[in-house]
Amino acid sequence: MLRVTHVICFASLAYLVAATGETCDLTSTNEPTPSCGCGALKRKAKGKNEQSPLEKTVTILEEIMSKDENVPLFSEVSGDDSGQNQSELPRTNNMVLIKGGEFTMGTDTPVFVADGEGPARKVTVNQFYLDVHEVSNLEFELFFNATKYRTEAESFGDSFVFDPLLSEETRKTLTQAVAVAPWWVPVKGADWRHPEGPDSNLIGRMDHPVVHVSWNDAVAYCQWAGKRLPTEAEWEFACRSGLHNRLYPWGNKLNPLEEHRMNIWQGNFPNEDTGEDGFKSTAPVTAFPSSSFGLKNMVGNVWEWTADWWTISHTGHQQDNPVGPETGTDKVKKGGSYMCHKSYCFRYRCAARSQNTPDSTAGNLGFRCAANTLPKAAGTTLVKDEL
Ligand SMILES: *[C@@H]1O[C@H](CO)[C@@H](O)[C@H](O)[C@H]1NC(C)=O
Ligand SMILES: *[C@@H]1O[C@H](CO)[C@@H](O)[C@H](O)[C@H]1NC(C)=O
Ligand SMILES: [Ca+2]
Ligand SMILES: [Ca+2]
Repeated sequence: MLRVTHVICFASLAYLVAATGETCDLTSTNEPTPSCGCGALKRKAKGKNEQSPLEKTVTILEEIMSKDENVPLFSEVSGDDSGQNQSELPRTNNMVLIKGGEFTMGTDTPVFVADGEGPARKVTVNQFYLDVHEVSNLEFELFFNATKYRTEAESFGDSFVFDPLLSEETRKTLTQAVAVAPWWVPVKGADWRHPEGPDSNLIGRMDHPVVHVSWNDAVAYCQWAGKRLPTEAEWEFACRSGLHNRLYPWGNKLNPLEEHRMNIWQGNFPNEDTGEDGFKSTAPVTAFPSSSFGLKNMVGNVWEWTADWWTISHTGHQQDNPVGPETGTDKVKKGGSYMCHKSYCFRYRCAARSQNTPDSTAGNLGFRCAANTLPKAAGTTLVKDEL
């Protein structure tokens, strides 16, 4: 069996001493990785000879594609009411055209300097398509059904779960807790189908975002769908909805007109989430109003993987379609999650960012896909009108 080591860094928790978490089965690292209480959860690199889940998937996908031209791609299944419905839930694979342009990426008034939120810099992105929604459990199950893809959390046999969401049964089986962040626990048998461990399931949550998916899993899914992950610049451009120097996709007010616009944490973290925004834990990917770009839940609900490697040093010069560093150890994630609260993780802002290793998985981390052109089989009916 592969020995998995988790390293957790919590350097920038506002009210905690910067430190690394260590448990009986976890090792700490000395690098004070700027992180988020929402979890910079890492796995150690795998043995050299082992084929990564991504490599395995690529092989599987190639096999399937070569044998069967009728592999149901997203688009062929959805938008077609004449056939049998796969589910009573509506498909949520729509994409919206994001017209490119120049915008100001990052900020000169960073909340977390260590995250590399600054400097504010001029960036141009070409037009692209972006999923309206975070990828849902239903969409991920279609991928699984077509490919039998095995996620990294399933291969490793565990994933990080937010402790208050665990059942008493599962909690009893825990042998590990993270010293400085006891709300994150590695749970055996936690994966996308079992978000809170083996005794949990997806009933009633097929329209919620898929979680416990690694960056590698996200890449495999997007590839299957004829898409790709957005770059950080694309993601942030889309998040900002054409507004200049604003915190959120709709402006600077947290709750304009006293209405909640995203799924974050209300109450005292980590003791009580009042769920005032309507949701404790994840919300359906269709919840909350769309941004003026037609996008949902860019901020809040779950963190979203982007294509870029992580760095905190950015050039202040104008850049065209930046794709981040050529290599790295961590990938950039954007948008914050249902666990974010201003007191310790004010990262549900377009400029905010955090990072995880590409094989990390947790219960508050998902993704959505982008594409240069609509996936081949996707009819225009799948796409919202240009806004
Ligand atoms: C995936 O396959 C299973 C077993 O055939 C089926 O019950 C389920 O509805 C399928 N899921 C989707 C989203 O089509
Ligand atoms: C499929 O489900 C949609 C709602 O998502 C419904 O409008 C449609 O009539 C259903 N089609 C069939 C064939 O049952
Ligand atoms: Ca909430
Ligand atoms: Ca999100």
